[in-house]
Amino acid sequence: MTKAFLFDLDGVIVDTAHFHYQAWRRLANEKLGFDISEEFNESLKGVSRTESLERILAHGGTTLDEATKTDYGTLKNNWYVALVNQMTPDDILPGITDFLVQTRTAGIKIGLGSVSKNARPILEKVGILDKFDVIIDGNKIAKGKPDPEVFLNGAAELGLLPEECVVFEDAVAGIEAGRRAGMKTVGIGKADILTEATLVFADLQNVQVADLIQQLKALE
Ligand code: B16
Ligand code: MG
Repeated sequence: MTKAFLFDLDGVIVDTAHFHYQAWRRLANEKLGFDISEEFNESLKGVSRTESLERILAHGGTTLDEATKTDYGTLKNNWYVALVNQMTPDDILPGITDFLVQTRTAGIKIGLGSVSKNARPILEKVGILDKFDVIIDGNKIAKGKPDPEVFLNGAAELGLLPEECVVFEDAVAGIEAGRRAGMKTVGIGKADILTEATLVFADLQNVQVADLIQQLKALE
C-alpha cells in the first residue's frame, strides 16, 4: 500500500538544472579554460557537487589539487545561490502545486529526497517548504544518488517501509537510487531515457493521484 511520495527536487519540483549549468559553465570558462555543453550537463543531474566537479575535470582532461577543488566548489555554489535567490513561486514546475494538494488530500505523506545542500532554502524561496512532512537533503546524507541512502532515510524518518514509498525522479541516477531502495519509481521525462522507472510521465500536469495509485497497484 502506498503511504508516501518521495520527490526529487531539481527537475521534478523546480527546474534548477539550468542554474547549475550556468554556474558550472562559468567555472569551466573562467577557471578551467574550456566550455561545457548543455548536453554534457545532463550527466550532472542528480549527482552531488563534488562528483559533478570530478566529472567536469575528467571531461576537460584536467586535474586539480584537493584545496583548489574545495575552493572551486564553493565558488560555483556562490554563483548558483545568487541565481536561485531570484526564484519565486512561478518557478514551481507545471502541475506540481495541484499534485501536492491531491497527495495531501489522499492522505499520502510528502517527502523530499534531494542530494542538494540548497534544497531547503529553494523550497522556502518558492513557498512550499511547509508542504513537506520530511526533508532529506545533501546535508543529511553521506552518499549521493544512485546510492539509495537519500530515499531509505526518507522512509525511515516517516516510519515507513520502502515498499510503502514511491519515488518521483527526473534523473537516471535517481531512478536507480529509488529502485535500489526497493521503492516503485515514477520517472518525469522521457521513457526512452528513464527505462528503469516503473511508470514515466512527461510531467505531472493532468496526472491524478488516485489514477496513479491504481496504475501502480495493477503492476504489483
Ligand atoms: P548542490 P536533486 C541535485 O539535486 C542536482 O540535480 C545536481 O545537479 C546537483 O549537483 C546536486 O543536487 C547537488 O546540489 O550543489 O546544491 O548541493 O536532483 O537531487 O534534487
Ligand atoms: Mg533531479
